[in-house]
Amino acid sequence: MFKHAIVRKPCKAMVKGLTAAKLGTPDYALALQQHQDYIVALRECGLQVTELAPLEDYPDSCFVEDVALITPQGAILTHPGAILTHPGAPSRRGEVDFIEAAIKQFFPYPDYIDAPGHVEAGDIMMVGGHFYIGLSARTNRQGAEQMISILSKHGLSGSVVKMSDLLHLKTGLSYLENNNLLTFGEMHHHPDFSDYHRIEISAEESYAANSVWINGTVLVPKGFPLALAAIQALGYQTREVAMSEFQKLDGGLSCLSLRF
Ligand code: CIR
Repeated sequence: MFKHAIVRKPCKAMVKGLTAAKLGTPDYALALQQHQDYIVALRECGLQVTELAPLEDYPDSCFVEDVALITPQGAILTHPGAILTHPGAPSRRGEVDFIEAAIKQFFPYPDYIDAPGHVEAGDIMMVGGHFYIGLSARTNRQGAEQMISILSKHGLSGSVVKMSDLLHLKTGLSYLENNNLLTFGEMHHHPDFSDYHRIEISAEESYAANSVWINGTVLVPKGFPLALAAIQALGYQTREVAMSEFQKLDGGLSCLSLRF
């Protein structure tokens, strides 16, 4: 069960965020509205939400998932732990300093990823006590190895996933618990995930491959009816969240929060 979420309000400069999407410039007012509804959805799933102030110097800072990884109670842990990352995108590295205090309120002694290691936690998918770490343009092998050694120290485990096309691992994968895995593109037949029940999300609805399981409910981006029906057919309660303005920045549902 997740109890808390940390989010960061989008800043006005978000309209200049990193993107390869070619869907146009985000509408800031609509983004704020969508962000507020996202928070409502998290609360509906039973989470207590900590909302951090916008950071104008960091256009992508609302995508808090990338700058920290929060682990569950592990085999030898008495509390969940946190690892502050070192993003591969140079414009995002400074975001870490600004989330550190919020993380330390919950986890006073976080671990850190250091250069030359790079990690953005959008590349990390948690399945119980195991963490799959995608090697992307944002997460390199040194970063992944540092992460695996930190996880091992806490009685958890990690493995490296080779990938070629996706921005982040979770752009193309979402674990919905109960062995169910949403997949897109190169992840449909990726050998590392052959033991899972894979639900293939089509190219037309690829954005919905980033959906989020929270305490039995799956948050699904609004406007992807086939993906929604496929998730509902698995027996999950679902909650749609309009995400158009974040999609323009390549940001998915999972990226907008840290959940623990
Ligand atoms: C970026 O390119 O870094 C942001 N515009 C989007 C980050 C999305 N985060 C994620 O997939 N975890």
